Amino acid sequence: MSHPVTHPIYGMAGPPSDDENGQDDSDVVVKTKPKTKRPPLYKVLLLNDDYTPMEFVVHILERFFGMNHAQAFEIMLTVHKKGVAVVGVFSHEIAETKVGQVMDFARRHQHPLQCTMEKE
Ligand code: TYC
Repeated sequence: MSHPVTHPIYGMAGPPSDDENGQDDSDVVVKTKPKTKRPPLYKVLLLNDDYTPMEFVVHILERFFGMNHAQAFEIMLTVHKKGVAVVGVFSHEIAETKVGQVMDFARRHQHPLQCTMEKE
């Protein structure tokens, strides 16, 4: 009955094998990219409709998006004329919160205002 023979230094694997260039690869360093991916951002969009009062939209932009009255009025007019505008860019969680706040506030005041989010 035979038994396995172990190499006195390298053990069962034996010495490191040479690569295609006859080089021992035991000191090859493989670099890995330190990838720190930034989280995706989301645009919050306000949509036009024919019924929500202009001043109500201005109020929403001031209250939930920290705009001054002039900025808020300008963005409101952009939505009114173009149909839609980006009112802010946020992380997924903050964007969801803003959309929820706007939709809830509009519903409570019985206005059909729509607010959505999309990945940037
Ligand atoms: N179009 C509305 C009006 O004429 C005003 C409005 C502006 C409504 C922006 C929604 O997101 C909106 N009363």
